[in-house]
Amino acid sequence: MSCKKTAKRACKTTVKTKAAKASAVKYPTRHEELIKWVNDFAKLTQAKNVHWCDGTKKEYNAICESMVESGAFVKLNPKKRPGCYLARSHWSDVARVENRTYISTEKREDAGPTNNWVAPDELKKTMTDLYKGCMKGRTLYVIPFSMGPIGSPISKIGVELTDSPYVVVNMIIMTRVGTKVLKQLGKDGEFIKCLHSVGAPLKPGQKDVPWPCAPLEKKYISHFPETSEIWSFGSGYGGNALLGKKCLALRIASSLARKEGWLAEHMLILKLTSPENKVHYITAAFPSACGKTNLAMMEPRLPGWKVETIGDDIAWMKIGADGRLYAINPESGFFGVAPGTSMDSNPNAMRTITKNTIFTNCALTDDGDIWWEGMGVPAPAHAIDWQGKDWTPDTVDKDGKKVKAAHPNARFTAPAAQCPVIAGEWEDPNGVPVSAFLFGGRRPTVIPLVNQAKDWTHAVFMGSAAGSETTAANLAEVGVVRRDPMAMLPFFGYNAADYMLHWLTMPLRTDVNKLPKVFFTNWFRKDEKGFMWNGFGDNIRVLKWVCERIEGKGKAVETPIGFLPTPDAIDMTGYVDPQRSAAEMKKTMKDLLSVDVEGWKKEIEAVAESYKPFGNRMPYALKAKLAEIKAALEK
Ligand code: O2Y
Ligand code: MN
Repeated sequence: MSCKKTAKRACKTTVKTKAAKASAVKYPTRHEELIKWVNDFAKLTQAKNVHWCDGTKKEYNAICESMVESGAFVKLNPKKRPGCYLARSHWSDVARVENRTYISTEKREDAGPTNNWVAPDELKKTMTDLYKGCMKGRTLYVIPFSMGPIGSPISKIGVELTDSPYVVVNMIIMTRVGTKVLKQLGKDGEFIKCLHSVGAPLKPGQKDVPWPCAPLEKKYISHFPETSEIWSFGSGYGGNALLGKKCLALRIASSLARKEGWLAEHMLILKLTSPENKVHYITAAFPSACGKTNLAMMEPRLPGWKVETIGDDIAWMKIGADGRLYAINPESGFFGVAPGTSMDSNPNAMRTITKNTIFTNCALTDDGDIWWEGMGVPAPAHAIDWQGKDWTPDTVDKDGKKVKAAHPNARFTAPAAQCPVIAGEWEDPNGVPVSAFLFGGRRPTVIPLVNQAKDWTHAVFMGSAAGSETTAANLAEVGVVRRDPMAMLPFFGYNAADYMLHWLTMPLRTDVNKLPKVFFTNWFRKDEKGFMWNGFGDNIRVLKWVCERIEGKGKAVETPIGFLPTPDAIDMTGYVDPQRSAAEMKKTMKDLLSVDVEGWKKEIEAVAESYKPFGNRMPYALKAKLAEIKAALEK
């Protein structure tokens, strides 16, 4: 997209690249290392202009409007969705690309067996060649951003250089961007260098396409944890391009967290208030697309209980002066999956996205609104689908299969501040003290509804064993458990075995009794009638038991796999499953809360198998815990 119009409206900080060489050019910072880095990249990429983002509403609006003019955005009906836009990506650029994502460390073993690896020199050479001239005809945007509230002792500053205006406006929602960040950085502050290009230079006079990107074989999402750098090329989508999110806040941050003694986790953060006004902060790590956003914004189905949101995807946690673990949400927005989000599954997300939201790959209705499968409202008689084609509920592909109007990974990008249940303290620079960690996954068999770890090593073991059964949407073999330790498999910034060791060392940093209590949850057990547990707002019943356990109450039985609630320990007042009578539900609860010994023996074997690629690097303590549980199951 040309920045001509943007430049006229709001780009006071846009400079012609040649002019940028002149000493008269004014920069919005006196940080010489930053200025040199920007100018060097502008020269390498041959960007037409350089625009330093100030993060103002005026700038955001001007870029959005210029994208409407270029055809990259559709403005939605302001009466239905004020301040909202729809983007449609290229059909090939619709999700994170794990097979093009690299952790580039000097030694291959430091990246570990779960990450793609190329040595830094080789990868940087390949990518420097790709970056040469890649921004011809485009504007290079400089995005100074803070992950976490500006000035928080837990926050980190990054600067993303990108030629994608889509990335700029999404980053403005998802992070704290602009002049205030440069001010915090001062003239010699540390920042994480993030390079990004869509990899589609424009020839003179060439008309741009709505979603420029490079073919898959040229896409690279590269991380250099030893120098804290991110280099991304060829994709404009989500986690590949909004570099503050998965690349910085998980992959690079997990590596920094190990060096600095804290935790960077793929976890939601929620505030739970009981009818007695007792507050607990709980974080939860579930694999992607297991309902983290839904849990973070849940409407509890038990009277008097309240859930408020601190974050829906990532938690950064440091030990505070009192020895407890304090969490911040490093983000300031939600990049949520749209399909399946409805007034039933997540009413607070639906309320959050009524305005000032960017939708990507959703369907456009004839009255200028958006729609997706599982929105909970009837399908429109006609719409424009995510590929820009006419769509009706009867549209089928060449094989006669129904065509979806929205892409299954269609997204909304919305400011967290708009969430009606955002907690008052969500931006507290000191973070919130965490009482409990939940791990979980999509496990139709064996794994109980909830299970409490017996000790810290057991807690880390539970995290290491997390995973989800694949569904048709995963494109993999259906019904196979994909291990996703700590829900971090795609996001480890270093060897996952070393990550387990880092977790195991947390009790060396503080009193273990001050660390959060740890639980494994599973909302997805199935029997012949379907799901055995309602999930959604009924998950409050499990959270209530978690609170009781934190407070040293809550009835439980010790089993080989952990502390399980007694069958009557979960408050089922008012619980309704239309498929099951109260008596049937009692039996279902018994099944949900008992140990399937034969199933667990197989589970233990499968976890042992998942440790094998790590060899001796996998901590002995976890192998010993595995052996201990196995022996207890044999008794
Ligand atoms: O497909 C993408 O690029 C988005 S991935 C994502 C976005 C928001 C929250 N979580 C995730 C994830 O994959 O865990
Ligand atoms: Mn996520």
